[in-house]
Amino acid sequence: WSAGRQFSTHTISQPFTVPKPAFGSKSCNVTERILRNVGKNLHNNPKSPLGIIKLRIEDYFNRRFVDSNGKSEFQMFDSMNPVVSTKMCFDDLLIPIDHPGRNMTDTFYFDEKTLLRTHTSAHETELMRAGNLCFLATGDCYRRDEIDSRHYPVFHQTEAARIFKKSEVPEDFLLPDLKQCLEGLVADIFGDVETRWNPDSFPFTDPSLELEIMYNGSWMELLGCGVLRKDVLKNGNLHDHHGWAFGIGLERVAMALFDIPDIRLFHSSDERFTSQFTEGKIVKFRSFSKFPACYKDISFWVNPSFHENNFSELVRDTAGDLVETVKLVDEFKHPETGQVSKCYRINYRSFSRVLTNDEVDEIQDRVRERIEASPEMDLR
Ligand code: FA5
Ligand code: MG
Repeated sequence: WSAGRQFSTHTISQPFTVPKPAFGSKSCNVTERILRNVGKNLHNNPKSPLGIIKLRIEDYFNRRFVDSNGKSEFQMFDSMNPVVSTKMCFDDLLIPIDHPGRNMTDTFYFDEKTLLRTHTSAHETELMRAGNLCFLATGDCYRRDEIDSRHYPVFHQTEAARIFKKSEVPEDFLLPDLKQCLEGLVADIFGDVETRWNPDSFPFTDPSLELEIMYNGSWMELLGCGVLRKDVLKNGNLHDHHGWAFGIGLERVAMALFDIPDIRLFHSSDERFTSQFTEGKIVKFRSFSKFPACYKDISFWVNPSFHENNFSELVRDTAGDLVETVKLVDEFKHPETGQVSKCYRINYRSFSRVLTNDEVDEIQDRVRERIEASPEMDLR
């Protein structure tokens, strides 16, 4: 594959600035720890697994979509500001005001109108308005989420859109073209792998689909896609046009392709991890021996405004990458007061050393203090 590379990528870089968050204000839930990821641009390091996957996807598009002059039809973007407006991330994409993805429990906000993008679709209408019809846009995305080996508050997506003048292709060309493009991409990256299409639903596409691959005996979702709604194109100042789009998760692809067992590893600067990857090469990751885990349970009463993502984020913000999983292990409702109690098991583990019981206790104490200070939770 690397030898067959025919095109340089036309990456358009844009320097960007990050606003100063109003920490402590009601409409701000970004944390210093989350902001440390902004500007890391792991996807732009050609020696990192995410960078290798990004280049591989770009290369596929450069080879597949060539105009009559032999030039790639696609424009590549990979340095767009992850700080976006609610208009870019939601309104322009017809995402309704009451959609759960807009909630502060799910999304990191600087203020009511400014947030860390939750998907690279946030750049679709902006790129259309700038005159792009065929483009890829890769970047870091941020979501408040559960904590386990496949979820991390930062992950990366590559967005793609292919848009035509209506006079160029009929409407019924679009969906088969999208599916063929993606089946071709998966075959190019994974070789012979079992895939399946499921119906999905996004406010900005119709019809909408997700694509899964069989990986280690179970189905794993790789991407969401669909035919762009007319009103999205209109928001991108494209009137007599139609087209398709998709968004693929780079960590998911990389975990399957390189056999990377834990999503935290992408953020590790441990040489035993980073030294295993070479530009343009797919090699199986050799796991280094695991240090023992240490778990602690914690029980608290919750009030109705409690959201599990808030607790997960509190633990992540306190323990950083030393937290491996957070799992609900027990839950009950007090028969008289109706109060709900939850017990979570927090699993701590370091990739590089044995954690002492004392240091884990110290982290756990800080978690307890922050629960105490939170209006949503009451320690038992
Ligand atoms: C979206 O984000 C849509 N914007 C995709 C899209 C684009 C649809 C264009 C239609 C047109 P979804 O939330 O399903 O969809 O995420 C897409 C992919 O991103 C997932 O399939 C997964 O591979 C990856 N992804 C999503 N959340 C996470 C996460 N927390 N950690 C790792 N990867 C994730
Ligand atoms: Mg999905």
